[in-house]
Amino acid sequence: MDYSSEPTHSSLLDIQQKEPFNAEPSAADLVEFTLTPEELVYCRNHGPVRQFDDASYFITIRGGDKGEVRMSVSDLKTTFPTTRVVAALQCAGIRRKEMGQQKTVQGVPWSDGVISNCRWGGILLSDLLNYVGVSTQDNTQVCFESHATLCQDDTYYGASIPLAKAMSEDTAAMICYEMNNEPLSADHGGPLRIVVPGYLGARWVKWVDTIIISNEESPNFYQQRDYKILPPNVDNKEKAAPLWHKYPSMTALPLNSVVAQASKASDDTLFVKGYATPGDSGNVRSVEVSIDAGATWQPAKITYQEGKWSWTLWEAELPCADAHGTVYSRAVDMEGNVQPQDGGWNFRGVAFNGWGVRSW
Ligand SMILES: Nc1nc2c(c(=O)[nH]1)N[C@H]1C(S)=C(S)[C@@H](COP(=O)(O)O)O[C@H]1N2
Ligand SMILES: [Mo]
Repeated sequence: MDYSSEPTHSSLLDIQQKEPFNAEPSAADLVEFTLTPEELVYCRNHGPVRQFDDASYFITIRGGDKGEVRMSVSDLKTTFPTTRVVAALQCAGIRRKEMGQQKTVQGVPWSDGVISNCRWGGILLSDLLNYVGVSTQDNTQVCFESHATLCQDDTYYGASIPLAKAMSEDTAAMICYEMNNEPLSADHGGPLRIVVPGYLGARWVKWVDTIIISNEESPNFYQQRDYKILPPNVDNKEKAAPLWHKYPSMTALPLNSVVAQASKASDDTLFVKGYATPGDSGNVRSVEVSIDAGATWQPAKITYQEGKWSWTLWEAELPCADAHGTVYSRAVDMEGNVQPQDGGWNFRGVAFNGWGVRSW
């Protein structure tokens, strides 16, 4: 694959892999901002990053009542209103490194920085789908494809989401061209990327150029043979191969929290700060921290949450005389679900959500 025309990537990220470019910031840096500045937004690529000119970029929509529809970026902007939504984007491999400490997992050993909380701007998928004519049916899927760039495991990058999720007013899934009120950069999928608040990053197809309304999920590798939680007895590629099709594609990531900073504020107080993210049953209601390995928990103060799809920032000051120790966090959602102590294990190292943990 050709990596000779990569744009200049942010220098504030820890590089996991140069080609393709995979890099993340530290969680400690991330939680200093409610909205993640572009320089701190992680980069997750399965192939080269390409830069395209808005003027010669088109998207084709197939499978609607109108037949094939082809629109330029400016057609999209002039035909439909711009919508903006704050939503957390996170990779399913978040905290894979921690899961890998139990037993080897396959994939980039991500820490807890593959998350960002941005204001995304673009047109609603529901506006576009109504325009090309689709009626909601139970099994209908909306497939997104990027043929514009190459990737490692298939001839194009693809993903799909149920039509109901694409049409949901609540979700505000969109074709995005703005990040934090600036034009969407090449690194994050500009001119056009898909944004699906509440779903894992793998469905947020960058450099999207084709949308297909279908009776089936996307046949793409990244929808069918990756981003699935296989049972724990599957611990190598050979065992995984015949099983991929039996397990559902991931949608929402689980309830999670991470301790991003822990330091002594004075001899007898400990300051901790972190983020939390919801699962698929309502936003984070509270976050608790423990300095006695979970024997007792104290509430943290929630300092930021915006709408339904943002991350939650929290902090706490705890009475603590110890010079060193370990602090844990756990999130609780609106339904009272509690983040588990043990995040489990699966071959691809996805969806790890054991208690947050940091030593000081
Ligand atoms: N075309 C394309 N889209 C893609 C990917 C990719 O490799 N190619 N990676 C996906 C994954 S796994 C994630 S987590 C997010 C990362 O988006 P970011 O690089 O803007 O953080 O993009 C998704 N969209
Ligand atoms: Mo990802």
